Formats: sequence, structure tokens, C-alpha cells
Amino acid sequence: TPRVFSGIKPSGGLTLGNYLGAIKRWVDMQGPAFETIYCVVDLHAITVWQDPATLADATREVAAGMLASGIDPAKSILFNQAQVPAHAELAWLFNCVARLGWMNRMTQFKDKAGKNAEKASLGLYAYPSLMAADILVYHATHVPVGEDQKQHVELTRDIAAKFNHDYGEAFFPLTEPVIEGPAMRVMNLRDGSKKMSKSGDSDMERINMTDDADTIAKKFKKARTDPEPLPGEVAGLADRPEAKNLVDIYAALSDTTAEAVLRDHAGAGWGTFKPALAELAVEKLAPISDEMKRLMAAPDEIDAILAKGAERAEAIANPILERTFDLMGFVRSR
Ligand code: AQP
Repeated sequence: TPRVFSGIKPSGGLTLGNYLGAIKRWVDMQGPAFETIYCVVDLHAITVWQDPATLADATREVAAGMLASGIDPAKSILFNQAQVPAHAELAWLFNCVARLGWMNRMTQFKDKAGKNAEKASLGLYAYPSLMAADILVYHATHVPVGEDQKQHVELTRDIAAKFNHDYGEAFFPLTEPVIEGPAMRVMNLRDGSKKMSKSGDSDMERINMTDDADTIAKKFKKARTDPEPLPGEVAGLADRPEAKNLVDIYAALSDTTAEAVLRDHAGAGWGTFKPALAELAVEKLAPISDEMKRLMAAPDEIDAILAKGAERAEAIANPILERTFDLMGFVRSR
């Protein structure tokens, strides 16, 4: 069976972008068609400063968000990266396969490092190499991600291809990114040219999965838009990034397409559409956030699931790592 791997950083609370671009789709991929492995990628989170006093809680919150959304430990392997050393070990080997020129082209590094790239951590720069290891240490064939991660999955393929070429065997698969649906790039509610992020400056620019109904309504009400009503066709959303974003969010939350949303709401003004969107978001998110709160009050329950998941993950990863060391010619006699 094809194998799916994907992960989320515990670098803050989960947003609607993480939910629609990632978690909701991961839930849908569980089942007989795929073997699914989902990871809280805490080693990625520390590429920017994380307070040691809050990292564990953030890790549990992301795990709780996945569980509450429907990631089922009976169907998927769910664990956090720091409990499976094979990720970091393979990442080192890949650091020696990946080329500086490839890393230099990564737009996420440029975005995250900003103007002062000299002060960025070496880890932030090497992040895509660790991500390639996360995926390839399971020989994962499919990686469901949001649009923002496409370039990193392509780099993963480059690393796999170069490794296979250099070490003479088609050992690592060329993994496919799976980027489908109306909300692969959920935008910032205050600026339609930026994506919605956990770590953005203002809380008003994102919907958090733990926001209550009033907060969700307030954030959509204040979301930036243009004065035009909703068009009848998707073409009418071109050059209207904020309007397009709200329509796409509505479509993703209701499991339909932007076309269908516009058919139902053509001609509506924002005074009508925004409250409808808020109501839909609350209807979908409230049960998840209630279950997240219950789980977060039971950290032992979460930790037990992550520990069990890590054990199952290692059973797949360790033999693949061992074979990689072998192909590269290391002595590993213990
Ligand atoms: N705005 C988004 N729209 C669609 N998908 C998104 N994802 C993130 N933001 C959006 C998807 O969520 C998954 C997990 O992402 P991540 O936590 O590993 O890193 P990120 O993409 O850097 O997420 P954030 O929220 O922007 O975190 P910070 O602010 O800490 O960097 C990925 O599949 C991603 O595509």
C-alpha cells in the first residue's frame, strides 16, 4: 500500500490554515487505500526560538488538534519526531547529499529569515533536509501538504534521486506532494497577499482552532475585504485575494467547491456572507475545540498515544535507516 507521511510544527496554536490545508485532509486519507503516518514535528519547531517551558504543551496541543479532528491512532501512526532518533540521523546523511545551491532556492527560508538572514539558525536553513528525512525514513510515497510546502517536497525528490544515483540503487521513492482542494493556501485575514500562519504578528489575522464562537465571528467580521458583492463565477474573484480567500474557506469547510459556493451566494454582500461563514466555521470547529480542551486536560492520555506511535514508527524507520547506512558503507556492527 502507498504510504502517507505528513507533519505539523508545534510552533504555536493550530490555525484554520493548518486544519484545512493539512489535518482535515489527513483524516480523509485514513483507510484501506493508504498507510498513514502523522507526526508532530517538534525538531522543526526549534528552527526558530521555542521556550522550553511551553514546547511540551504546544506539542500536546498539536497532537490534541489532530486527535480531535479525527486522526485515529487505530488507523494512523501518530507520534512526535523527537521520540524517533532516526529522523535526525537520516537528516545528517541527507545534509551530505543535498547541495547548497538547492537550499539557496528555498523561498520559505527567505520568508522566515527575513532581512537579517545572518542571524537565522543553521537549522532553519537545513530544515528541508530534515523534512526529506521525515518523509523518506518511512519510504513514504505521498505527502499531503498545503501549497506552501510544495517546494520542500520537490527538494525531497531531488535528494532521493541524488542518493539513488550516488549509491547505485533505487532505494528511496520519488515522493508525490498531494495538494488538492479549495483551501491549499489559506490567507491572512488582514492581508490577502500573506498566508495565514500560527506565528503571525496579530491574532486578528488568523482563526485559531481553539477560538470561541464570538472570537471567530469577530475575526471574520473584521476580515479585510473589498466593497464588491460576491460574483457569480470564480473568474470574478481574480485580483480579489481577500474575497477569494473567504469563498475558498467556505468551500473547504462545507466540502464543496468555490464554484458551488458562488452559485449559492452570487450577489450577496459581505454583511450577509461573513456571518454565514462565521456560523459555518463555528459549527465545524466547536466540536473539535471542545475535544481538544478535554484532551489537553489529560496530558497523560496524549503522551501515551505519542509513545505508542513512536514505537510503531521506529519499527518502520529503523530498518530503512540501517539499510541507508549500509548503502553508504558505514561500519555498524552493534
Ligand atoms: N495558510 C495555510 N494554508 C494551507 N495550508 C497551510 N499549512 C500551514 N499554513 C497553511 C499547512 O499546514 C501544515 C503544517 O505546517 P507547519 O506547521 O509544519 O508549518 P507552516 O507551513 O510554516 O505553518 P505555519 O502555520 O505558517 O507555522 P509557523 O507560523 O510557525 O511557520 C503543512 O502541510 C502546511 O502546508
